[in-house]
Amino acid sequence: MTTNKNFRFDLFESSIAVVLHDCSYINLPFELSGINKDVNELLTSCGNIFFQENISKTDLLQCITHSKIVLDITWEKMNTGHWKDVDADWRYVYTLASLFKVLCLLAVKESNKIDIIKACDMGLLMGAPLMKNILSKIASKISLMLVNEKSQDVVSKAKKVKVSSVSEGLLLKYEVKEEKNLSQEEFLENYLRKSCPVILNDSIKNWPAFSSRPWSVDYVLEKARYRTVPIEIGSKYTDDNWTQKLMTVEEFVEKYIKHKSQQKEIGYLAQHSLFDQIPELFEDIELPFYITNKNDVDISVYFGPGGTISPLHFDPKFNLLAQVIGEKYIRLYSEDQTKYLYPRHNTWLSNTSQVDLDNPDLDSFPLFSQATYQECVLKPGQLLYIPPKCWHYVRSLSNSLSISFWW
Ligand SMILES: O=C(O)CCC(=O)C(=O)O
Repeated sequence: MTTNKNFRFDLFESSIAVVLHDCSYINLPFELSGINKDVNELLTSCGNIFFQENISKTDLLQCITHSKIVLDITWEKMNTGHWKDVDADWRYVYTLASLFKVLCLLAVKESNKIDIIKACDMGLLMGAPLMKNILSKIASKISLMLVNEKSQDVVSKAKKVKVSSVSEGLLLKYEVKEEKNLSQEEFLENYLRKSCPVILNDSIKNWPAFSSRPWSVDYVLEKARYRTVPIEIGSKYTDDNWTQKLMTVEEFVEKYIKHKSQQKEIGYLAQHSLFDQIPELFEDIELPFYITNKNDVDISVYFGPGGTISPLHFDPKFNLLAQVIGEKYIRLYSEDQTKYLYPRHNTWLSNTSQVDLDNPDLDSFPLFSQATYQECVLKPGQLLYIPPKCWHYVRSLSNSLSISFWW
């Protein structure tokens, strides 16, 4: 049954009501097949609220309570077993319940804006896309309001982060080839088809991120300060004490970039689809022209302090890695060197070498000394082509932000 009543846009501030247009298509009651009756009923009761003639603050608070119950139940479901086995319906439920929580918080005028953004981000990170990415649109809008409210004084007094060139003096033995103004045909012919890595200069320097809106740690902080993101904690993902935490970009930058020396562990925002979560950041970026299938590209962001390490591993797709802020040391071993690189036996990490490049144990991995490699320091404005199955080890030499384009 589709509700024929009108969605109560009047409950919201006008600038927010504009964003909520897609919520008028909520179909009630919910009868999601893989989900218990109780949860369907709770969700339906939350949805009904926004089509009622008279809504009191008590109704809204009750709706927040119901959505929180659904979120708790769903959280349990999603954290039992492996993430990829979680029924897509549960992810959909998580996002819907997040949306109702967000709508109620927006309608209760005195709600804290940071709580609203956090509820949006939890729905975005844990759930499924809904109503043309409505949670992302709400989070962007509220985030912008907050940034505008925050006095310029506070922003300008904050400690600014400088990124200086740190690679001078680093001697590279077997350098990756560099090209300038390479045509797409030359790239395909000489590099992609031959599985040959190459650094492409001058192909992304026209991005707004390098020109009209130059990216820096402070720029990212300013744009995404209140957004919640997943941070990897630990020196590398192969370490036993490695873990992940959700925190705001502000907490991450303050703790793990600006005051990194006070932390025992390194924090890294790694391999995160940040542009799906915060699409407005992508306005400063473009898809590199060398990508051969622009309709199917996975874009991930890597943002962190100097000293982050992605251990030696390979990926199945073509990769263009764009360096936006700071510098990274990268070492590459072609697929034919696999026999010297001791892939892990564990299926989860079978694309990752057992050899620790920072401290290779040649007694346990004697063949490693025979492996040949290429290396480079990737600098802002450079794009590195990494072929599929090409092993790569990446260490940031300074605060750094890179973007990988996989296709
Ligand atoms: O930049 C990094 O730390 C890792 C990048 C990477 O592994 C990739 O682009 O596939």
